Amino acid sequence: MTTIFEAIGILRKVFDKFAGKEGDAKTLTKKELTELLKEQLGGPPKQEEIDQFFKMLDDDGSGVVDFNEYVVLCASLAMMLAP
Ligand SMILES: [Ca+2]
Repeated sequence: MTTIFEAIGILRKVFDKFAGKEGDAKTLTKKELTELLKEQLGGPPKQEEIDQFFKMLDDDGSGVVDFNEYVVLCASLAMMLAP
């Protein structure tokens, strides 16, 4: 498998791990997203930041973050971390 497909597989794995914690296993609740950010970004983000993040990601206003919306988060991180 090429590196980029491997990377996408890993992103999927992280999403599934947290999305499966409560409710629908195909979406992230705010609580699941909070846990994901805490574990993956290191250090607890502020509630304000989480609220902002969640609002920004939940594009269709469904109250949960689906895989497509999560990919937007990963893409934003990639751009933020780009040299
Ligand atoms: Ca869920």
